[in-house]
Amino acid sequence: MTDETKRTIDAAYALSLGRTLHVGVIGLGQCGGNIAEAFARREYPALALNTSQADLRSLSHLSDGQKMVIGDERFGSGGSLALGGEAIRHSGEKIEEAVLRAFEDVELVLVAGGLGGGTGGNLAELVNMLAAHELPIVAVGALPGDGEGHRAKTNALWALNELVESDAEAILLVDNEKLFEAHAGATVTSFMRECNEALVTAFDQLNRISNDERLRSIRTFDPNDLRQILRFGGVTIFGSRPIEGALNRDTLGSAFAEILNQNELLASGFEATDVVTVGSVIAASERLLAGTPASAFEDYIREIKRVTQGAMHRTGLYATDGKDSRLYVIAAGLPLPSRTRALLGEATEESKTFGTKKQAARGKLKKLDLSALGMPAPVPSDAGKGAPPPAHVELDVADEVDDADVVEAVAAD
Ligand SMILES: Nc1nc2c(ncn2[C@@H]2O[C@H](COP(=O)(O)OP(=O)(O)OP(=O)(O)O)[C@@H](O)[C@H]2O)c(=O)[nH]1
Ligand SMILES: [Mg+2]
Repeated sequence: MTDETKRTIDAAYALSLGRTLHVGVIGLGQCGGNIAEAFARREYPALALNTSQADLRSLSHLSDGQKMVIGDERFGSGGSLALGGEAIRHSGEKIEEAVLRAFEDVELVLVAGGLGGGTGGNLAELVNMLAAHELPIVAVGALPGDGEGHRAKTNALWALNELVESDAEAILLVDNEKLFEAHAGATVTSFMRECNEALVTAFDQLNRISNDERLRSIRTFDPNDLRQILRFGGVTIFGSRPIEGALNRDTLGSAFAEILNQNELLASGFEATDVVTVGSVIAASERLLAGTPASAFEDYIREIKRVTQGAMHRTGLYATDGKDSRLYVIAAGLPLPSRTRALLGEATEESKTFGTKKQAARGKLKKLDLSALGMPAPVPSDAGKGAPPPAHVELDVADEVDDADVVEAVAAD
């Protein structure tokens, strides 16, 4: 039996939980760990990897067996991509063993991390390590919000470029700026948890549609449809919108456009023509469906064909026992969203400003003129020169890469 066949058979377990696909989640770094924990709350198998023991301790819903310190167990990475990457390689065997044990029966693994972090920014390295074991991996990267520092932004840009060339079967990009806006009212303690819940809820909804007992299938969205779209490749985006009023080409078409470009969770800014494959599921009340002509559904299919200029479209139509109607969409094969180009612009600007500030600060650090003391210097003025730098200088990762150079390199890529 091939690994692929075994995973498909084991998907029976997911069905018993009311889900379509049996998905496991690995979190890298603090953001990744939080996302993995949010999935674990919904009974998804999960594992959290971090360079920092302290970050792992805060994941109270995960057992000790679901948390692993990587690297030499002494430091976090402090925002350094180089140290984060070293930690993954240092603990490579331990990671592979734990992942293969924990996810033996899953058919898809989400590998999540904050791309702006020194640890989470190495998502591609972890993806490649695990993909070598024929695990089907979808990378889930969180992009920094506007207000975050240039270091997080430059890390995220490097991490993105690595992900584009990685062995991930697809890339999901969470846009923290949108989450910050949507959950601005949350408290300091509940904020990230709410943001991560939003992601898990949206994914879990998608993963339940074809197996939801409250839905009566008129046209089935097959588990294979979801599996194939999720694993299609490129950037993937998904979401749902309520449909107010009649079901027709206009209401459904504008809900489709909103999911693609006004997504409140995932990074967006795509042309409809960029969509290569798409899944649409309409779940509407029995009453609404009873008054909807069959042509409305066909009109919507024709509209998507028109706006995407020929994307492959898999569809589902369900009757619900409730009053509300909703359109669910998952679109794949996309390029990087325009949000990433905006991030590059912000990072370029902010790195320049920071470089100037750093230079100016160095110029301002001057010795005091002590001649008024009228004493000879107690220490020769060249004392200390040639001595090895103190330990903290070696660990000052802020200087390890010149940020402005980083941004220029990414821009030139
Ligand atoms: N969506 C989401 N983003 C988060 C969360 N926690 C942190 N982030 C974002 O993730 C990015 C990186 O932060 P961390 O996850 O703290 O970094 P790390 O991967 O632990 O890396 P180091 O601490 O530098 O070793 C930043 O852009 C944060 O805004 C979270 O729970 N959810
Ligand atoms: Mg951290």
